[in-house]
Amino acid sequence: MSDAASLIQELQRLEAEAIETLAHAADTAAVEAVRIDFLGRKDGRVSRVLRGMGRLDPADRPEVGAAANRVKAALETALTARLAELAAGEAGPGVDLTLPGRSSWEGGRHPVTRVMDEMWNVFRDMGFSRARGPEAETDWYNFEALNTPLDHPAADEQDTLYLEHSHLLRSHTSPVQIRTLEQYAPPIRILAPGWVYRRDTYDATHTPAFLQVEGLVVDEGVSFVDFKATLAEFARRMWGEGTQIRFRPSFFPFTEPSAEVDVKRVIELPDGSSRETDWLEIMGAGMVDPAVLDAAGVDSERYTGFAFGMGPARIAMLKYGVTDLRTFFESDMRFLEQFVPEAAR
Ligand code: 2NL
Repeated sequence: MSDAASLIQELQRLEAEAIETLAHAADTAAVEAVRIDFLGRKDGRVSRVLRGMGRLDPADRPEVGAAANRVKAALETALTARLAELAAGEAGPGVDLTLPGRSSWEGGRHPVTRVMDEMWNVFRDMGFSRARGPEAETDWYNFEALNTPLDHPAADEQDTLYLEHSHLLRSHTSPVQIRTLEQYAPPIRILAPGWVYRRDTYDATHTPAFLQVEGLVVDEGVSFVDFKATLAEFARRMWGEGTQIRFRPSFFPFTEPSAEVDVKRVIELPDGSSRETDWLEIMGAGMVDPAVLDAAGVDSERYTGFAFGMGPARIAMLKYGVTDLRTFFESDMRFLEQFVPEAAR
C-alpha cells in the first residue's frame, strides 16, 4: 500500500474509533475529552497522523489533506450532535433547548371590577359591611317595599324583566337593603354590590345586565349633614383631596329629598401642572323615605337614614376615557390588555 493510502486508511480508522468513543461519552466533560484526544491541535491523534505527510510525495499530499478535512468535519458534527443529545437527555425527551423561552402570561382585574374594589375599599375603611341577596326577586322587594307601586312607570313591563308569578330579575340592588333592614336592627351601614337587570336595548350607554353598587346607612339621628359629609369623604378618598362634590335636586320614589351627585376632580398633567375636570355625575342618592323604613319594619319615628346608588361601569368609563359601555362586556383581549397594570406585564 502506498504511504498516502495507508494515511487515509489510518484517518478513517480514527474517525470510526472517535465516533464509537463518543457514543459512550456520558457527559459534556467526556465529550470534551474525545475532542482533545482526536482533534487537539498539537497532540491530537488526527494531527499526529498528518505529521506523516512530510514523508509523502508532494503530488499525493492534496488527497490526504482533503481526507483529513472530511474526517475533522465529520468529527465536529458528531461532537456537536452528542452534546445536544446529552443536553436533551438532561431536560427530558423531546425538549429543544435551542428554542427561545416563553414568558408567562399574567392577567389583570377587569376595569369595572377595579372600580368596584376601589369603592368597596373606601366604604370598608369608613365602617361599612357588604351585603348580598338574590338576583331573582319578588315585585314586593324590588318595587313595593321601595315606595314604588306596581303601576309606577319604573315597574312597567317595558323596563323590567319579569319572571313568572310576580317574580322578576332585580332592577337595582335595593332589595338587598330591604332584606337587611328586615333582618338586622340599626345601626346599619352596608354596601350592596351586584348584577342588576333592565329591559334596555344594548347600545353604547345601556346594557341589559349591569353592575350596581348601592349603599345604605340607617341609625338614630342620621341627618342630611351625615349624608353629605359621608359622600364628600367618599369622593375625596376615591378621587383625591382636591375633589369637590355638588348635589343637584332629583327624584327617586324611595328617597326624600333626592339628589344627583356630581364630582369635580383635579387631575395632574404630565408636565406637573393640574387642571379641574367638568362636573361629572357619579351617583343618585337621598334621605331614605320613611315609608321605605316602615315597609321593612323599621320604626321611622326613631330611625332615619340615607342611601345611594352608583354604576361602576359608568365611573370606569369616566376614569379610563371609554366611550362605549359594550367594550366592557365583549372580552376582546386587545381592549382588556390595556388595563393590565404595568407590574403584571
Ligand atoms: C342611581 C340611583 C339610588 C337608592 C339608590 C335606596 C335603597 C333603599 C332605600 C332608599 Cl333600601 N334608597 N337606594 C337611593 C337613591 C338612589 O340609585 O342612579 N343608581 C345608579
